[in-house]
Amino acid sequence: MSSMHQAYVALGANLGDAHATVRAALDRLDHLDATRLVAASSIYRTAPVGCVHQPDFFNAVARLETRLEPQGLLAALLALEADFGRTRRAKNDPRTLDLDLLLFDDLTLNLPSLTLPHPRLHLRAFVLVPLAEIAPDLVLPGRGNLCAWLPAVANQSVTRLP
Ligand code: PH2
Ligand code: MG
Ligand code: MG
Repeated sequence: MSSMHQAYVALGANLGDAHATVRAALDRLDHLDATRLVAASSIYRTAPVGCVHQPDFFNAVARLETRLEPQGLLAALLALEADFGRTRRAKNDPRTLDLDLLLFDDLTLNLPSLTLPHPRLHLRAFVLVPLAEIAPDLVLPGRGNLCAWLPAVANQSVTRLP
């Protein structure tokens, strides 16, 4: 039997009822093949980073246990995005749902389709803050303690929702 892995996934949405979408998507992650949701952060309202003149985002982070391999999990995440009506016209268009694989065990990977850890996760408060909520002691492969990256993103607006 294939072994159990731990993965972290970032959820983001800023089109349609984005708050409801993130809530619903967290639930759907628990139903992916060979996968269960073991922790979910609060949902945060966040100012867009790297794309101005867009609605605010709703963001969260989930920890999964999965027997899928990284590429299988990525395919399942992309299929779930499509289920929520995700289209890809231009890079960084507003989106109904974005699911980014952040970390997979302590794996470092550089493939055209998948880079692990996610190459920008340590630069984004909308990922770091929810990740620190559910995994404060996390060490990022090649980048040290997660919490050490928080001060550098303190200028990015993220608000935890009740
Ligand atoms: N996702 C991006 C680019 N910018 N900004 C916020 N606040 N939240 C996101 O999820 C986000 C972003 C690319 O995927
Ligand atoms: Mg993204
Ligand atoms: Mg994405």
